[in-house]
Amino acid sequence: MSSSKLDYSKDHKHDLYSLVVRKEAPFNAEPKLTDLIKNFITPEEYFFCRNHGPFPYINEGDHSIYLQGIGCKGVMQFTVKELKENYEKVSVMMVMQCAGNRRDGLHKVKHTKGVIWGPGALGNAVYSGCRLRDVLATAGISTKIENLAKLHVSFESIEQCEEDKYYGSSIPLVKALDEFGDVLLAYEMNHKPLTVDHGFPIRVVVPGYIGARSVKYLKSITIQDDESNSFFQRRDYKILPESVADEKQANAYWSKIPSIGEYNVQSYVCNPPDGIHQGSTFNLKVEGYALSGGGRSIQRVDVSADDGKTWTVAELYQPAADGVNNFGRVWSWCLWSATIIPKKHVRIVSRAVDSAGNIQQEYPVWNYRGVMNNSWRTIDPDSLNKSNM
Ligand SMILES: Nc1nc2c(c(=O)[nH]1)N[C@H]1C(S)=C(S)[C@@H](COP(=O)(O)O)O[C@H]1N2
Ligand SMILES: [Mo]
Repeated sequence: MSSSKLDYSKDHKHDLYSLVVRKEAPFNAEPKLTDLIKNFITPEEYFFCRNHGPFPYINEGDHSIYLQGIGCKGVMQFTVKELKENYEKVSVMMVMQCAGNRRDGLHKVKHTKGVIWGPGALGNAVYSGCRLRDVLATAGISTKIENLAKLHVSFESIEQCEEDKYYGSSIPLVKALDEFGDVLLAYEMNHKPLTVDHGFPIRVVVPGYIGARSVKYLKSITIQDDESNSFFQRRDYKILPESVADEKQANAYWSKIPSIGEYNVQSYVCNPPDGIHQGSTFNLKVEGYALSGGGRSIQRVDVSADDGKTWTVAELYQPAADGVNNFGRVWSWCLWSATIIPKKHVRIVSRAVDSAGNIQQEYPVWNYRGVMNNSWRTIDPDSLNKSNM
């Protein structure tokens, strides 16, 4: 039950659903680990869903988006139909990952604020739509704009949220205009029209950035000289210092800390799902996912069954990283596997290294909002004890 004043009674039901619901209202759900890595392209049935307010039910035929702000002559209006018909349709394969993925690992260290996600708040999808930069070009906005590096593109959604009157976020204009940035106004996911869960009829997708920047149910785009004023840009999705442990302390910090753009290097052991070798086989096939932000590919994934004393190099499946032309533009994830011969009843961990040499850390570094947790896999100590019995 939600204590908010927003009305969730019209939210569609998710009864025949493969996902684990983390919160009913607003609706938040993630797949089981074994489902998550079944497919390289995550089908919708196993794709996490993250909402901050009641689902909006938009009639596509009535829906327009607005473009305004610095460099624009007045307010331009585009119907979804116009965006589909007048602009080239392109596709991008990318990971959508919530900055709160694996918050549970930090929450075990100390209380965090947010939906307690496990390690399934991500998925790898093919999004199709028009390029944001093509739409901006219609308004005459190009890299020649004055003060390019200081400008931001702010997005607003249509739905009211718990924390703000709409969902909003922004990205640097440089990212939006980057020929190789691949930011889209998407109307399809995995070659089907977006569903209400994922932003119907139109959403932003920002490859390489945390999911929070990929605004669903898009209503307006504004070019401005500061970040979005939205709660979700200014008072959320920031890595606060470890000393900040409550709302009051956080209030003194929000304006001093930059908002998160690109996510960090990440990997997780998904099979065995509990991260423990229960000892039923001699050879153990370990499987999981790995990814990094900003278009950085995964260079290596190491697997250990002795808390990092020795490591086995995993085999990577990462087709997007094949070929030099994609260097710096690997937006999709990597699935990996390794066969090891561990002792019984031990924890299995992985650590990924990305193309910039970033590597995962052994221990979780706690922060109040529980974002960007990329420690080695932790396990439930009780299940280790149980399995020893
Ligand atoms: N309009 C709107 N857009 C939104 C959100 C939201 O609550 N409302 N959540 C954001 C967050 S925090 C994430 S992680 C992604 C999740 O996208 P998905 O639900 O399609 O997986 O959407 C982003 N865009
Ligand atoms: Mo998120």
